[in-house]
Order: sequence, then structure tokens, then C-alpha cells
Amino acid sequence: MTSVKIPDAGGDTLTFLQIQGRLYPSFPPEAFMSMNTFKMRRDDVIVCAYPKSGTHWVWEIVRMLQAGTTEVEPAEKDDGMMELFDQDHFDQLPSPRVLNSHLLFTQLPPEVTQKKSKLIFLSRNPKDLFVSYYHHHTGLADLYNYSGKWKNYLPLVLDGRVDYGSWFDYMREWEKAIQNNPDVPVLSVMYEDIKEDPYKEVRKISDFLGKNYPSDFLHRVCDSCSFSRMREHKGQYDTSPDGLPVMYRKGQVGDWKNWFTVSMSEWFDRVYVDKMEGSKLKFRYTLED
Ligand code: PPS
Repeated sequence: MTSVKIPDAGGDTLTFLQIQGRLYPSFPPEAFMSMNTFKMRRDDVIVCAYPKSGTHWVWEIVRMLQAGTTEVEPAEKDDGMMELFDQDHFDQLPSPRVLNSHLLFTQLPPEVTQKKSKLIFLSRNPKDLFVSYYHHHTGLADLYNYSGKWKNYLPLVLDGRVDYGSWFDYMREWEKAIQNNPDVPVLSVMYEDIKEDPYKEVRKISDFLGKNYPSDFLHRVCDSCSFSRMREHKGQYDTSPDGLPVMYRKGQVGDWKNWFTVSMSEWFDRVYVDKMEGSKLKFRYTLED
């Protein structure tokens, strides 16, 4: 594994860790290297998503649903991030654990398929996601050391030369894996659907977890995990050099319109058609779609 600097279209660089030809954030590499021996528990749930899909949001929702209370122990999403910590850390977490990962299905521990772990597969429209990833890469200066321009960043992210690789490849791999592993329980949820009707989606997740909560509890979970509440309680972690929350930035559907020019959007649409040919996935770029 090596530390690499990847230049954007304007020559500004992002710092990543390269392991077996793939790019990752510069985390301690031990956890990546021991993923094959990660010990799953029968009652584990993993929130799986490409970065910036809303992982923090759904992780917190699932934590409250698993705990049966909105008064959960203060914890950060990173505490459950499988590729960040070693087995000792995860052995100390009480059951039921709510884990999360940005890895491909095939990179998850073999015990996921053996023990038929419950997976919540979260996705988000890629235009908003790329804008969010741009702010992540410029905002987390200690990790990426990047201050490039959006117009120079877009070609890079469209080409997948970022940590966790191409969004297109990630989505296609997961789509295939879900089809090919019908005995692994997977619930697919979309960021835009949770934005539009949080109660409906939280109920869906609750049902998937085998819970039967009264509606007032589910409403309380929605409220406790609203963007404004989460930003207020957790926004002080991971701030950008100008002091703004990176993980709770805007929390909207359609912010991409403030960033994509018409020609960028048309270019993106052509790349999408090319890379996602044959995929059945459909994304909503506004809540009216
Ligand atoms: S990470 O770093 O990859 O784990 O980021 P991730 O949590 O997947 O995605 C961050 C984006 O999700 C938004 N977010 C939310 N949206 C709505 N409601 C809630 N509660 C919420 N919490 C986080 C967050 O603001 C990031 O999106 P952008 O567009 O940058 O605001």
C-alpha cells in the first residue's frame, strides 16, 4: 500500500491510500487488510453505501430502531465503520451492532454471506452525491489536502479516480451482487425517498429489522434524525477549514443545480447512459421526479 497524490483536471492533487490498485482515504490500513477475517454476529446490521449517500443519517436511524429508543448513547458513525477499526474495537461494541461500510459487496467479510447478515443498501442520485463528495474532499483538509475547483474535480469523480473508486462501478457491482445473492437479506433505500417521506421509509427499515413499533415512536425517530437536529448535535465534528460542518452540509435534494452548468449536466447524462447501460437502477434528481 502506498500514499498517492491524484491530480484533478487543473493539477490540484488529492491524497489517498492505494491498496491493491484501489484508492481509499488515508486510514490506518490494518482494518482493510483484515476484512477477510472480520467476525460477524448474527444480529449485526450493516449500512452499505457509496460515500456521501446519507450514511450518517441512516446509521443513526438504524441505531435508534435497534435500541428501541431515541436516547441512544452518543456515538459517531465512524465508530461502526468496518474499514476504519480493527477487530478488537468491534469486539467491544455491545450487540446489536450497527455497522457501516463504503466497500463493495465482494470486499465485505465472507461471514456476511455465511451468516446472512442484514444489509441496508443506501443510494443517492449521483449529481447531488458528487457535489457532496466535492465538499467532503475540499472540507476534510487533513485527510485529502485538496483545494481544487469544482470544474476540475468533476472529470476526476466521473472517472472514479477518488477513494472507493467509481460510483458507477460501485452501483453496478452492488446491483449484480443483490441479484446473485438472494439468500442475503438486503433492503434497498434511497436518500430522495427518505427526504420525501421519512416516516414511510423509517417504517420500511423498522419492518426489515423485524420490529413492530407504534407510529409515535417512528415519528420520534424521524424527528430526532432530521437534518437540523443531527446538524445541531453532531455538526461540530468534521468541520471544514472555514468552520462549516462537512458531514451535515446542506442535506437537500437538488443542490446539484447550483453546481452543474447545463453542459456539465449534459456531459454527466451521456457518461451515465454509457456506464449504466443495462442497469435497472433509477434515480430521482429532484423530489418532483
Ligand atoms: S460519508 O462521509 O460518506 O459517510 O457521508 P454520508 O453520511 O454518506 O453523506 C453525507 C451527506 O448526507 C447528508 N445528511 C443528511 N441529509 C438529510 N438528513 C440528514 N439527517 C442528514 N445527515 C446527513 C449530508 O448533509 C451530506 O450531504 P450534503 O449534500 O453534502 O449536505
